[in-house]
Amino acid sequence: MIDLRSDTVTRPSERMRKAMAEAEVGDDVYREDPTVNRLEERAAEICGKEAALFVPTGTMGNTIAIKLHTRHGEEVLCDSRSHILDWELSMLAWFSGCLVRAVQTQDGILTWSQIEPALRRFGPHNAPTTLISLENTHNMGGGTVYPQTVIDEICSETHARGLKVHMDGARIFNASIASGVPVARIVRDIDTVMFCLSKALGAPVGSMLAGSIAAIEQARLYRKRLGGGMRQAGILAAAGLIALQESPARLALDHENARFLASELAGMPGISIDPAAVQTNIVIFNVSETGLSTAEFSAELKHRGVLVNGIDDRRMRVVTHFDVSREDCERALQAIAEVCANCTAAAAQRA
Ligand code: TLP
Repeated sequence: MIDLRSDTVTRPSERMRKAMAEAEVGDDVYREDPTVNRLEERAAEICGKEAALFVPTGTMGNTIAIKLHTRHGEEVLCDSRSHILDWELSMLAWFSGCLVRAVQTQDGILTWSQIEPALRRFGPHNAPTTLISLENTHNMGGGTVYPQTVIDEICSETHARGLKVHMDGARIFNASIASGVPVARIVRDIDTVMFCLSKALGAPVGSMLAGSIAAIEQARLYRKRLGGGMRQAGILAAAGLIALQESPARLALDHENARFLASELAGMPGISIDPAAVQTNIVIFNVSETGLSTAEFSAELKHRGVLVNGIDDRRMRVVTHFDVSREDCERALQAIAEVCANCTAAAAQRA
């Protein structure tokens, strides 16, 4: 099976497995796990922040960050297709008691001129906006990258109003490799950033939340409340350290493979895609003109050994990652071409 459903599906490398087996561990709730401590120090350093916290998932990292920056009954502003809004089971409402103020964008990238008119100020009828959340890269926007000038403007305007900015940087290393901007510079003015070890970086489990010492001390308590005090988590952190050391340099390959897939898909009957829109490891394309629903398209591909998910009833998402080679991409394209050709033949027969 060639699994293009997500970069969450990667399996740990031999080096990761070895490091996990040999990891020095202790009880992390007592902060006595040396491997977790090293990972947290390294993540803080990479992000240029005072401190970082190892959390089991990206969802938990985002949940804690939103809780840190808000109080019940406030609003969090984000793009209308954000992961925190669409894919985290309304955790933001459940745990933090907030509403989302969703702003529609072309490709997931918010600008200050879109944010400013949507901000709500406290008043007799309005709950205030207290947090802006930026997703970088933007998953459902197609792996799009925030331009640095846009982030900088959002941060300075937001902070001037006493509000906070969180970055859901699940794939921030993809953003960094694509833009050539170091992670620490991307998040220089961001209050908290979450990034995932378990996505494009290829570790089996874990995400990091980075920010000020005060924020991360508080975050540690929320993590415990959420059941995320993981004890001898050095076993997992060991793989995370390898991921931070080795994986960023490999991401350019995933981006090349994604561009290759997009340019080949663009020539297939029934598929619509703008290959120029592909910036990182995510490719979104529309299959509605094949006459198949995305569920049917997925099923046809599965028969042919390729796993791809739909993100709605018209569009599919392909994600490249460590466990997908150029040959795998070629085989996946063959399978997609076959499905498209069958649809064209069936349509010709009907006509
Ligand atoms: N994304 C997953 C699915 O949940 C959609 C995927 O396959 O892409 N932020 C962003 C931008 C994400 O893409 C994800 C996971 C998360 C947060 C949550 O991370 P986890 O799955 O570790 O909770």
